[in-house]
Amino acid sequence: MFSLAPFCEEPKKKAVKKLGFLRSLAFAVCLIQNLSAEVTSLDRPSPAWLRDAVIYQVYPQSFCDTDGDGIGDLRGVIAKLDYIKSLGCTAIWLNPVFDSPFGDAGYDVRDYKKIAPRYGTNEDARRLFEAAHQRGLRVIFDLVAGHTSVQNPWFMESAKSESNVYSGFYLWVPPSEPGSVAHEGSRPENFIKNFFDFQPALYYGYAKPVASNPWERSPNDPQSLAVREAMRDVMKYWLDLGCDGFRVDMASSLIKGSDRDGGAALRELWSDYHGWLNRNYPEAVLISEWSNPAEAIPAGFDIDFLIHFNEPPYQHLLDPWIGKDTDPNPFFDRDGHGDIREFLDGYLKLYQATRQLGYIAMPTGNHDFSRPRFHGRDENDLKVIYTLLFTMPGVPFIYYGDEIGMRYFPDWPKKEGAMWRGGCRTPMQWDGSPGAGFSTAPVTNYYLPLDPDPHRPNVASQEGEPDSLLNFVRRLIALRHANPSLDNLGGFEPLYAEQNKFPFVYRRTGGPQDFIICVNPTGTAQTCEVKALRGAHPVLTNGATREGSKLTMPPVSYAVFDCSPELNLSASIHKSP
Ligand SMILES: [Ca+2]
Repeated sequence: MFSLAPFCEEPKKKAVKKLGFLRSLAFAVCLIQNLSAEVTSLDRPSPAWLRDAVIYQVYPQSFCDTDGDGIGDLRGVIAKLDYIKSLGCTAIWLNPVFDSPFGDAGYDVRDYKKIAPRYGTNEDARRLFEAAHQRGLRVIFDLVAGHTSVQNPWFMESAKSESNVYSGFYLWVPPSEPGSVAHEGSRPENFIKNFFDFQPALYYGYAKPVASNPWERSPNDPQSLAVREAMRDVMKYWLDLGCDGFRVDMASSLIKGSDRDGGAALRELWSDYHGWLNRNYPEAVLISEWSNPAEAIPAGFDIDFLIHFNEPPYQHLLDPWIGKDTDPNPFFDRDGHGDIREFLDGYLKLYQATRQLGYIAMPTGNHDFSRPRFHGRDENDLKVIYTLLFTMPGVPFIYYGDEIGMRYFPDWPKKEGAMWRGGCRTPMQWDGSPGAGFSTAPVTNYYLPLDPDPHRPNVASQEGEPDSLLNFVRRLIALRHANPSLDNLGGFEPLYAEQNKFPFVYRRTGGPQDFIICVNPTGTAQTCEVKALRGAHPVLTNGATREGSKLTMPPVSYAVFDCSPELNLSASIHKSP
């Protein structure tokens, strides 16, 4: 699911522009102070495994089909666990796999405790947990906590005029209320939806209920608490079967009228769940789709995605539409109109506010917006992008197929409510065969059409190429795992980040070796002076050089330097052509 706009909508751009211009450079410079110190431990309980976590997102219907129906399934995920492990990933997150009419690709849940038959059975889920754990991998499910399908039995009972245990599970209002939705039940009121008309919002309560609106009730009302407990029961069911935590869809939507109390009731709700998890399932992770870490992480989430809506830093890195009018283009753009400060100033504020409590995640992509392989970018551009994404603090996420450079298609079939999103949900490209190894079904029966390019990237061919994008991603993740400075809590310090200038250079600190990372996404050579580079040695680069403290970077280039005083060169030197 998603909250506001994709990487391509007008209202968001205006908000982004306003925020960008209001940001103060001086303020950001102040924030940089003290950020280079690593965080040795978080200020509250958090799963220890997150410190070194790298998470792979599986879009289940498009990943691997084992029974020939053209739709991926849980047995397909099990079959590919060794591949996911080979990337250096430590966990997987699956988009919803619950029983659903699939009006919104599974974000319309009919039964929270049943695996959708097209994906398999609950026993297949148990086998997936077990097979993953045998390999040291964790499995995170997608908790669609804010709404259900109109076909969910909770809703069908709630829509009856006779009072029953589910009567208060949804937000029922007079039919005259703007935006309310009619239904087929006997109840005379309308319901409030979260997105599509078939997605009624679960009713966890209103912040500061207004007496003149009799349908508004407190989050502490027994009916609100009954919904809270029902969702806790869903979590408990899957955790007891072996699940390792949840990514929560539209996590900020649960309390209605949340702006009235500054988010206090929403924080109370998620802090309640987080505390319960810590006491009963201390290794379970809670991840939010919120895109405002400064709100989500203090509220109780271990990780918040910084993505395509709300807070804009991530959009300034990758969003190919961000600069079409008056704003700069994204930083990762060959034409060099991007501005790293548009990313960095916002990022530093969020990082400073949350680094003692949890983790920011900036994924390679996801199921709601364009993949990085778009906007004319090729594998060389992606190597520069990934050099940054896999060496920043926080938890890295790989969206399936981004590790081989799968493409985004803006005009793809709008399958199951996909809208613009079908083009980032195409079948995984496992090999060079006509069906790309995704399924034995005729390609015309695939969930969505394959990338039609006969030379589309695939796993099998990249496995055998030492300098393929796939092996580059493995190398970056291995470097991250091997060095505490590069892990998810290591220190972060910008060294060269000038407005409208390139490259971007920063240092990671906190382990035995410091690292300096340099990225030049532009189509022209760039140079800069970085004192800290003096004496540093390149660990990973496609041509950047250093003389004294002068860095010279060819077009579209990356470099990771080891700047520790004592250096063991034997283990880690690699230069790509
Ligand atoms: Ca299948």
